Amino acid sequence: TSDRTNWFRQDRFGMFIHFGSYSNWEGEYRRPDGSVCRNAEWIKRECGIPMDAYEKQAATFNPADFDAKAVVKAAKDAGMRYIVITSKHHEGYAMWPTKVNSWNLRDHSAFDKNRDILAELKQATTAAGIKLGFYYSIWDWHDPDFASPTTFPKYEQRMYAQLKELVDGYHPDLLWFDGEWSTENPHNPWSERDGERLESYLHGLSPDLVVNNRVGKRRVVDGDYGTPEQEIPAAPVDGQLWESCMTLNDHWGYARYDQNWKSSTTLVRNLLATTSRSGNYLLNVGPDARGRIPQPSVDRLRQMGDWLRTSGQG
Ligand code: JFZ
Repeated sequence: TSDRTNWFRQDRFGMFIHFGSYSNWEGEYRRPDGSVCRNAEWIKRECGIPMDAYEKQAATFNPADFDAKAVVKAAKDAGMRYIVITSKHHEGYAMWPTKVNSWNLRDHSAFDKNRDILAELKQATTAAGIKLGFYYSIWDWHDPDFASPTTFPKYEQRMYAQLKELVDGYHPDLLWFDGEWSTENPHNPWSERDGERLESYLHGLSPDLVVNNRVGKRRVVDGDYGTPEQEIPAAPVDGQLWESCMTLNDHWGYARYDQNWKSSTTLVRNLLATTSRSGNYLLNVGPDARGRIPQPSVDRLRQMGDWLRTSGQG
């Protein structure tokens, strides 16, 4: 319904957060032969890290400096009104204490077992009066049942169970799907019916959930809004809500060597170009291994907010 998307239509500007066990690599993998391979949230695949080495690294992940209040403050300072964080990226690692498996931030990390960063973010966003959404990858590199047609239904059941945990446990305002385009998916391509079924399941759990179109085949009828990536479409589909996501530098996840920050002038220009065409702008930050948003990101978000406030649009 259009009621469901009222806040989304009005809020316009959000923070994307790419944060996972990949963040613990900080963008670099040193191979056994000494050569270095660079990537961010795709580091496992792109650098060919064996699963045992990847799991070993995740076991040392300790984002003790993650500070939900500071994250929300950085978002609010920028003029952002919602946050979308990766609850599970393609690596399959859950950033909440899921009961579905032990590949998660509580059971497979060096992080405080009493903390739950999604719960902390929920509390901080609610207190600040802004919305919270979760990115969830349909594609899963860790679950052995994902890539085989005979076992895929078992994976799908676990995916449904995890999504129920997220919706019932954290009451997100939005779900941001991705990975439906995986060429490894035995439902290749992820079918229109797979998407419809998932979408109606979610709305059965919570009718107010806003869902992006990557839940299905990115048709206009899939989900509540379209998701062009790193671009501002010249001619968006008439009447369809859309949201353009972009990075502050050249990576989604943290990469310590990437200092190619966009200027706040460019960022404000992108925000205005998007919102003037009735789109939403979802601007990404990648916290480091300790869970801190890089200072150059915080600075730019602050400058955007300063511009918005001084020009009376804040
Ligand atoms: C996906 C992820 O693979 C990536 O790591 C990041 O999370 C990004 C926001 O989403 O990347 C995509 C998704 C869709 C397209 C390209 C990259 N696409 O439609 O061309």
